[in-house]
Amino acid sequence: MNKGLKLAAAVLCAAVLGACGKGDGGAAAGDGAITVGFSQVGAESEWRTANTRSVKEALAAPEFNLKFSDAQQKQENQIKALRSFIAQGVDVIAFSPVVESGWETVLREAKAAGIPVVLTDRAVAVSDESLYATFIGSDFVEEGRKAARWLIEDSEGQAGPVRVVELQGTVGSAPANDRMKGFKEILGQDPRFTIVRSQSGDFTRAKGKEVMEAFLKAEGPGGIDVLFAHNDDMAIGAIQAIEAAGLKPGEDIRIVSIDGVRGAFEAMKAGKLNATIECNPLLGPQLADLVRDVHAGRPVPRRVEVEEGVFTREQAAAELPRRKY
Ligand code: GZL
Repeated sequence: MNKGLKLAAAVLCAAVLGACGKGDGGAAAGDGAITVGFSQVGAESEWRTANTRSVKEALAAPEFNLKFSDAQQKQENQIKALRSFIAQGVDVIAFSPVVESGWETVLREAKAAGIPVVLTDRAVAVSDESLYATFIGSDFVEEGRKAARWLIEDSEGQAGPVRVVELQGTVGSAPANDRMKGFKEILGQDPRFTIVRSQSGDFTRAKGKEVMEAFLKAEGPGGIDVLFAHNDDMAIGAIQAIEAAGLKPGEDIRIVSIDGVRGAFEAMKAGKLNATIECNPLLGPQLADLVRDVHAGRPVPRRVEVEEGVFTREQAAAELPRRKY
């Protein structure tokens, strides 16, 4: 790349990322370190905060030079960041795609530039699987199945009908699509259950509260038996709405959600949340291993999944001190 292009790339980088050069706490660029461009979804939830902390801690090691970008949950910001990483000639790109579609073009640009891509947390829907080297994250469909299995088990002896409302994650995102798919696959096997309303709360507490208020208004008191929330943050927001409506969360309306963040364990300990399905955000160390292998040209698995459990309010008090996020 000639001097003029290098200068242009540096200016572009500064404009898009606001802080180039040394990156986020890693070693200085050009010292043999692996330069990694990481585009994060945003800072929308407790889960994301823990995930960002894990990635930054793992890639702060001297062997890495991390360039980190927060997309504020906007795909256009992620695409800009990926293009900036390509212009800077980073060694590896890693990112958590905010939604599943719309990545073919920029991933082809990365491939043309010879920059391998590691997907973390969320997946992309592309026709050409060679556009990324590997994926590390959770099985979101299984997380949805686990939530439904817990609900069926917790409803043993109940005749029904059991009216369920669903707070979905970000529209078009892999976790929202797959958690809904898994939940419906299992719940659909039991005729007692009906999902009476579904709407996106965008994985945030504020939107979760707002949508739950609308559900309560539409269904009226006693019209909702269960809330399934695609993440704990929306469930915590919904708990505020349920209490404001004079109802007891965890009792009048049972709640099952996903992530297993500290806030969920505190809500379960208070009896306001019934169960959370763990979705492990602490992917940093495994991501660092994959980046090393991909950079060195060593073979890597196409998909690396993390182990996750199911936690109920009966276990919350004992488990809370052990939680790492
Ligand atoms: C799941 C992750 C989701 C979490 C939400 O791996 O992508 O995004 O469930 C987060 O809390 O916002």
